[in-house]
Amino acid sequence: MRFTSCLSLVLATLLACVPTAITAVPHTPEEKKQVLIPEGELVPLQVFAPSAVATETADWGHSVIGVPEAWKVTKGKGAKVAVLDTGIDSTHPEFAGRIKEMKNFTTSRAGVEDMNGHGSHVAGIISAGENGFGVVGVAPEAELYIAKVLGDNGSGSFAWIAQAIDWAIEQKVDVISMSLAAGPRASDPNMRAAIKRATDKGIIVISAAGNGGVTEYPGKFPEVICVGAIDDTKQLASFSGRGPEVAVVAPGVNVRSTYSAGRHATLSGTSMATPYVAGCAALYVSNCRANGSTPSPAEFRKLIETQSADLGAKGKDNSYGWGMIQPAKMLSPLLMPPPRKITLSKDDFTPAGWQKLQQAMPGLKTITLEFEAISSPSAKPMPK
Ligand SMILES: [Ca+2]
Ligand SMILES: [Ca+2]
Repeated sequence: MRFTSCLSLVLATLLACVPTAITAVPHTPEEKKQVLIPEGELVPLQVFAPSAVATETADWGHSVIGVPEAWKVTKGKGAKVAVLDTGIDSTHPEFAGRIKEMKNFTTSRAGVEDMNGHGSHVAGIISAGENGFGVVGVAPEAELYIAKVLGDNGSGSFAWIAQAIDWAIEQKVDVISMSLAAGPRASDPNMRAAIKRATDKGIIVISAAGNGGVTEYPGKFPEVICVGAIDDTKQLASFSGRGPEVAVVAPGVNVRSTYSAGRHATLSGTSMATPYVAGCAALYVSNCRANGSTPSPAEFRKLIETQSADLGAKGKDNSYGWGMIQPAKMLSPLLMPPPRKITLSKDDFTPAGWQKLQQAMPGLKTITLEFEAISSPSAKPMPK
C-alpha cells in the first residue's frame, strides 16, 4: 500500500530519465503519508568506477562557496552530523573511521546499507574523507550518524523520520541533514514536533527546498533551514523549490560525491545542496567548540542571514533566500562570541601577554581590571 504511488513515481522518473529538466509531479493524498527523495534524483547523471577516481578532486562547489578558506579554521573535527536518507555504503573507503552510529528505520531487508546510492552521495558531500582519492566533503573531519529513513526505492514514512530524529537527539548530534521532500502541503504534526524537540536541544536541522519548483515539507517548517540549489554560475537551478521559506542556496547541479558499491557519481538536486549546508554547519559547530562557545540553531540562522552572498533580487528573496552560503565568512573570529572565562597569570601583564589575549579574544581593544580587597585573619595591619 505504502509504496504503490511511489513505485509509479519511480518508474515515471526512470522512463523520463531527464535529471536536469524536472517537471512537477501532482501531489496525491497518499503522498501526505510519504517522504521521498526529491523528484528527479533517482538516476545519477554519471557514475565513476573506482579506477576513475585515483586523484582526489573536490567538487566545483568547494571553490565557489569558499570551502578552502574555511579549512584554514576547521575541517569539522568533533562535529556530529546525522544524515536521514537511504542509508550508507558502510564499507566505502571514503567513510573509513567516521561513521559513528547507524540505524535502519525502514523495512528494507538490506538494513542500513544503501542500495539506492542517494544516501551515500549526500553523506559524502558532508564528510567524504581527505585521503588522496575520489572526492572530499565540506567537513571531512566531522562524524557521521546514519539513519536510514528512506527505503531502497527512495520512499519513507513520516513516522520513520520522527523516530530517526528522536534517535539523533539521543545520540547528541549537532546537525540533522534531511535531503528529502514530502510535497508542499504535507505538514505532518508529528514530524514537526520531532523537529522542534531537536531544535529545542540546540540541534541545527537542515532540509531540502524540493525539486518541484515550490518549497516542500519538512523544509517549509520554520524550525528548519530550507536549502535551494544553484549551479556553477551561481544561477538558481530550474527545479529548485521557491518560496519565502528558502533560507539559503548551495551547490546542487552536477555535484560529484560518493555513491553506492564503492563508487562515485554526479547528481543534481536540492538534496545535494542540503548536505553542503550541513557540512558548513559542522564547520560552524566545530569552530564554536574550539572557541569555548555553544553553537545554536538561532545563531547559525543569523550567520546565514548576515554572511551569505546576496544573489538574484536585492536582499532576501523567494528564490535564493539570503543568498549563497559562505562558510569562511561564518567562521570569522570577529563573529565569534568570546570565551566565557579567561584566566590571567602575572606573565600576561606584558606585551606578549597582551598579544595572547588579543588572539584569544579577537577585537579586544581595552581591558579593565577590577580587584577585590580580600580580608584575611592572618593579615597584619599596615605599618603607620
Ligand atoms: Ca577522498
Ligand atoms: Ca537576493
